[in-house]
Amino acid sequence: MHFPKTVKAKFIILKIIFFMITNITPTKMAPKPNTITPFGPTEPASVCSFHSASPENATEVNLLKESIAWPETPSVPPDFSLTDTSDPAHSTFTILPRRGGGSWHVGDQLEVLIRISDHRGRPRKSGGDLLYARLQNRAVFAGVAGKVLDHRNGSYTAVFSLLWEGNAQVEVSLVHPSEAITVLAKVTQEYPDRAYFLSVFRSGSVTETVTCNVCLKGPKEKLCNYTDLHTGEPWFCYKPKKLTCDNRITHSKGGFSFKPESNENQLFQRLYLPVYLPDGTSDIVKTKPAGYYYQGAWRALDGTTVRQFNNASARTQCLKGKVVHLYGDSTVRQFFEFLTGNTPGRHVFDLKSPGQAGPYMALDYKNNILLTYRCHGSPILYTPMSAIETRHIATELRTVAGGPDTVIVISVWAHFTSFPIEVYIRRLLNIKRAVVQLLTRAPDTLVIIRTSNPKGSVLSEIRTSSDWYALVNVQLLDAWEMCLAHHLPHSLHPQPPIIKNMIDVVLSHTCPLGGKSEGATKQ
Ligand SMILES: *[C@@H]1O[C@H](CO)[C@@H](O)[C@H](O)[C@H]1NC(C)=O
Ligand SMILES: *[C@@H]1O[C@H](CO)[C@@H](O)[C@H](O)[C@H]1NC(C)=O
Ligand SMILES: *[C@@H]1O[C@H](CO)[C@@H](O)[C@H](O)[C@H]1NC(C)=O
Ligand SMILES: CC(=O)N[C@H]1CO[C@H](CO)[C@@H](O)[C@@H]1O
Repeated sequence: MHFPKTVKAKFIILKIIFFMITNITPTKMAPKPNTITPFGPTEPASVCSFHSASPENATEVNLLKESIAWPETPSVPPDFSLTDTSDPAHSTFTILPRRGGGSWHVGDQLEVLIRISDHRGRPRKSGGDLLYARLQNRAVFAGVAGKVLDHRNGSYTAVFSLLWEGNAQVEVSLVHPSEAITVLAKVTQEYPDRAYFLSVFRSGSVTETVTCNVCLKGPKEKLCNYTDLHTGEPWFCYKPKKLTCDNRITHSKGGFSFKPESNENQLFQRLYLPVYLPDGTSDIVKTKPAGYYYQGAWRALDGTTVRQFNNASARTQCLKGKVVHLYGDSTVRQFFEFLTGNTPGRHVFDLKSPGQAGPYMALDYKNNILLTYRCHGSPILYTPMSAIETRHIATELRTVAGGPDTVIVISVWAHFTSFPIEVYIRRLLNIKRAVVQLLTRAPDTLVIIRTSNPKGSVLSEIRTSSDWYALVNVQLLDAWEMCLAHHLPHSLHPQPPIIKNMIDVVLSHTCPLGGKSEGATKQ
């Protein structure tokens, strides 16, 4: 898709700043089960670490960490005052004149200078605020995400690609003031285990419940070590008193054992880690969005023609003869739900799986379609599930033969946001390795990685600020931009119109125009 630079576009740009600061509900201190063996201060601190990466992978881990490094943010002393922090009501932005003068054309880059001030209207002198920016035209259901560059002096530049003719409206939102980022970083540093998990152990009539996590404090003798032998992904539970490590039956979320400092609460709308935006040093920056909405439909800018699969029979035609494996968190489970809902002939096979966790399976005998969903391995914050179903995606991929009729969609992010970034990077490295192996033995396999979406996580910028997946022949489904560019509110679970667009992208890769399986439109 290309846009001739000479096309005349009339842009009337409105200035709007909108706010997303609302009060948070602080996470309550949840009671931990009393069966945990407490550890005294004399005992060795820990035999494991949340931050460890194997030495041979340290370089890759460090590169990824550098690529998402966040500018320095102000310290937050106990007596800090909210009035000194960034305030959207006192902040402004200005649309900069077109480089070279003249009127705006489709294909131009639009730059917006943002000045952030505090609650008393004093300009801020440092950067690190978390800002989102997008261009919208509600009349034609158009939208595109902008890129925000931090000048580290209280001013920011948002850069947008102008991709449609007509009006566009700039929207900038302050998601977190920089002090909130300081607190978030401190919280993750000090409470890497604030999300905790439970396992029920059972043998005969004896039942015990213990706490489990990626890493636990305590000496080796007091832990059950469930570290995955194949991937090296760590997992530990406290050893039950009467039972053995082999008696583990279930896995479930425990909760969050963390009480924020009450005066720090006011800084947040929610306790999610921010997305790290690349820092802006170069003068002329270009934004290369993954795509944009026009008339409510996503148009990819990577050369993929996104087709519209507007009804169940069009989607079924595309999926005829295919095996589709969906792996990951609930944001990819939404795809399973979308593809099985209101679809005649698609039967969800009752595997007696627990509500959220799955695994799920759906069959369409007539059209020879198999759809599966399986959650990723621990840490996974779901309702109780069988411990043996907490299998790693990397391990599962080893059981997939692959081939031209196999479609794999992977989404891993939401359950990692409370952990140090190393935990997430290690998981991605393991999955990447397994994907490379799969594509080596079956290069025709279609592998699609669904990125995180705003509701905020660290994780999305890993794909944009590094060419991390570029070495692997996978397709990226840029859920981040697909949500940011859409006018619907951000949500952990994007709403149906956004899911429909995501499914259109998945099916457009599955059944490309001119490909073998054309879907309903050519039947
Ligand atoms: C846990 O098991 C893994 C794999 O067997 C091993 O490499 C690791 O050292 C063990 N960790 C502890 C703390 O026992
Ligand atoms: C902030 O930094 C940018 C980029 O270096 C510069 O253009 C701008 O004038 C600075 N603004 C202030 C208020 O110092
Ligand atoms: C479904 O969509 C296809 C392609 O857009 C169209 O040709 C077909 O008539 C539609 N079928 C129904 C039942 O609406
Ligand atoms: C322990 C571990 O994950 N090691 C991996 C580090 O990365 C190399 C290749 O990049 C792999 O071959 C190792 O298995």
